[in-house]
Amino acid sequence: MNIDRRTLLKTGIGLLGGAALTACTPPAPAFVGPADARVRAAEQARRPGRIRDFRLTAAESQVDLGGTVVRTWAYDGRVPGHPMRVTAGEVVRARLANQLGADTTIHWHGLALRNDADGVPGVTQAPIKAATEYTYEFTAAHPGTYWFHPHSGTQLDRGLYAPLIVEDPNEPLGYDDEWVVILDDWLDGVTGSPEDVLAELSRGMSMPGMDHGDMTPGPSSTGMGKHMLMGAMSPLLGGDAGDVRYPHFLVNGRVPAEPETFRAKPGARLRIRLINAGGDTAFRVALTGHRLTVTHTDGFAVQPKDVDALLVGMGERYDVLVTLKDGVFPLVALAEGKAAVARALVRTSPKAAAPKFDHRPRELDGEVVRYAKLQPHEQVRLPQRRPDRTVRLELTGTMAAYDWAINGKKYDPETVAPVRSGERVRLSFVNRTTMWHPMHLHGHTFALPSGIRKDTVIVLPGSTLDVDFDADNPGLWMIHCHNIYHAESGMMTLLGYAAGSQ
Ligand SMILES: [Cu+2]
Repeated sequence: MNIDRRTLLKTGIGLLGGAALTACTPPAPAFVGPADARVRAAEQARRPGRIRDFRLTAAESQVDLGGTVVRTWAYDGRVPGHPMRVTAGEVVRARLANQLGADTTIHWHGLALRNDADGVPGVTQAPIKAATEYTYEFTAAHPGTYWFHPHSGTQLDRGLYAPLIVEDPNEPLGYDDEWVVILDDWLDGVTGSPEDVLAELSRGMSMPGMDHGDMTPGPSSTGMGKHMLMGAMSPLLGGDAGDVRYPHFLVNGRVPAEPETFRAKPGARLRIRLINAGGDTAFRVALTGHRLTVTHTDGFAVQPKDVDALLVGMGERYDVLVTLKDGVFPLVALAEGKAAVARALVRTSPKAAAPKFDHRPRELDGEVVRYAKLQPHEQVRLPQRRPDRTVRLELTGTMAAYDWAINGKKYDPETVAPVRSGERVRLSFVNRTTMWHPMHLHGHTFALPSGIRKDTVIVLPGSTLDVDFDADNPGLWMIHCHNIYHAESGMMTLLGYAAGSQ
């Protein structure tokens, strides 16, 4: 996720800023770049409404995770950052002051927004330099549960994340209250930094040919460092669950021993918006003593479906409804394959005693939501159409070499898969690795074979998954694994609207 001058030139973004770049005359761009008139036209078609102003400061901060005090990077000194809330159709105007001492950007995860606000340095904008400010402005066209985070290096695995909730002015669901639950895996300022982790993982494994998963967990005498996790196995994820050892797992920035408590009356109907902001951890989530009614996947409505638990990969979101019983109920997020939990509490009785912090609700071992078992709400179902084009994306690489890539090629901003405006495009994810990958497409919400709409999807090891979308948002868009260490080691590529489109 780093700047590349060639892409800046190729897409004409050099004209937006950067003195060294504006001196050059860019060649005729092959793709619709972020500064293209077609990007502005697509934004106008969203009929931008009222402007809502936000200010954020990204800075190194001291943050209390519930008795564990860490120095980390955060928005406005909080983890998570203040939730942003707007109504669909409104314009988000967010001014970011960068006091990090490093370049940064903000990516607005899941939104079909104007390409020049997508926050990918070197692709949709120049990086925001230290001690400067930058203003994002975009229409939030679709209601739903979204979030934002940097798209620079491994900054996502510090404390730089927050929810972005786009409310529906004609909300069809009935509920008494809502609760945003954001999950995270945490090591920054405790066992090291995300940069340390990436450096260690990038060295690969010291015993060539050793397969991930054959060893018992724990640092060993083979030269492995303290961050690499071996033997994290999950049947739900098809094997190897993750690469990184985290000392803490958080719900809303709190460790399980000092959880956030959500208070309500018995019988209250609660909407929970679940977001996984983790770097390398899928969470299996359940509310003790309750079944959950799934209503949305990645912000888009599904036909209501009751389940015991949800598996949430990095970058994924689910909305659920639940009618609360009388008592105190841990909401538990099991770090899948990692034998540790994050949690919060739902309390509808002031007196009831909370179960111990390592309590594991039996719902976790019940029916877990499956993509194939969900049906889209009719209003979000894509019309039947044969794809005009298939973009084949082989997911490649191994833990031993730590060479995660797409089509065998580490991220190269010169490699852009072309699409044309108006096409129905199929992305065919072919997972050639022995690990699962949560694959994320920027700027669009695709349809799975079951028809449900998502922007981030778990692709299990050894499997193929086809997802379809309509090419209706011109620009240059990333497709990448939302495991931040896989993405940074190279499992990212670009999709571009051909400049000859329309
Ligand atoms: Cu991955």
